[in-house]
Amino acid sequence: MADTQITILGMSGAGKTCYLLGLYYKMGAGMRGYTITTDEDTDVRLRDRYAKMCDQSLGKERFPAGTDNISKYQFNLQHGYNTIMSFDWVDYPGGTLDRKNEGNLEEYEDVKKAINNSSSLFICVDGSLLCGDDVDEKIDRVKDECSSVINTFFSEYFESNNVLPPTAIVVTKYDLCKDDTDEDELCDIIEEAFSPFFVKDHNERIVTIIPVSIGLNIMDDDCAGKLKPLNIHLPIFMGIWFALSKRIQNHIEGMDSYKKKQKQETDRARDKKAKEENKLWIFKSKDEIQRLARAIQEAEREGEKHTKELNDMLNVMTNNSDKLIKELEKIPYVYINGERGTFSDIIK
Ligand SMILES: Nc1nc2c(ncn2[C@@H]2O[C@H](COP(=O)(O)OP(=O)(O)OP(=O)(O)O)[C@@H](O)[C@H]2O)c(=O)[nH]1
Ligand SMILES: [Mg+2]
Repeated sequence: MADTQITILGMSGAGKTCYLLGLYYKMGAGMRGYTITTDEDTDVRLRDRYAKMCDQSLGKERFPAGTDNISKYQFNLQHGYNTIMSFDWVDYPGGTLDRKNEGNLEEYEDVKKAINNSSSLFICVDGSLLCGDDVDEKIDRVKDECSSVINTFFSEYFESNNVLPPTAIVVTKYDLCKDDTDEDELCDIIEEAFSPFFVKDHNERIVTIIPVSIGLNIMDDDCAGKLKPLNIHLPIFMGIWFALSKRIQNHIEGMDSYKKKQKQETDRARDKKAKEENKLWIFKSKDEIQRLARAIQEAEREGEKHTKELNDMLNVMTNNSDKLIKELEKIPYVYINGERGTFSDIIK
């Protein structure tokens, strides 16, 4: 099992598999020192699949067929070949989400489990729903085709975790609608279609809106455009950053309790030594005093060594987190408890 799980929720045809292949294509090659890696077999399979998507001569055939069963992947996000964090990802048929009774129940339960275990969730909104110029119609389409089904999963997540996960609303195929829906309108539509995410109350809600595309001109000339993913790494960086922050918090708590325990143990040994030293000379054992002195010294040395190791680990994690924040500052639409802000506001 990986360090964390990230799951994308999206209906059939919304672009989940293309997102995964685009992500691996872009991040497999590396970007500003970051790479995404996986095991050898998966690497070969994913490379074959994105090579087909790169083939500009295949027309519509270059795109993957609809997913017909669930596949699980484990990836590592690395910087300079050092792993920042590993994450599990599932790719599943979008139909699973709204066909729970007639479809494969086991598959549905598997996807639901992945969702409830995720540290961050992505909602995949098909950008083709945002084509045209009637805003109300676009809102209705997103509600009918996406929000209505996806809401159920968030309400179940909230029930089992008592918090809402950091959520990225990923607008796929943004190339198709960018001329009809500018960025302000995009935010208005998403805020209305996913209104529970933008409520201002005491529950923590962190939501971003990230338009992505696997290639701005990919559909031009009979789908002969170039595969050139746009923004595809940002949701993943966001998910990893939140999981890393949680890990840092747990690590600091672990360090505090280790220090406390360590102090208690050496205090106890010191008390024992003092007691031995205060005994009447006929009962006092020099050997025992020396043994206790050695034990105290050894415990202190061990404590310092382990504290240094823990500090080094903390520094590595904090460093990685600071680096990711620099990338995340590029996400323009961040909402903290319903208010527009930036990633730096989350840290505050
Ligand atoms: N123009 C454009 N089309 C895209 C983009 N991403 C995906 N598509 C198109 O959308 C189709 C469906 O994408 P998939 O990734 O297969 O959708 P899915 O969510 O995996 O669908 P299921 O497997 O059925 O759940 C693809 O065959 C492409 O034609 C994009 O960024 N831009
Ligand atoms: Mg698919």
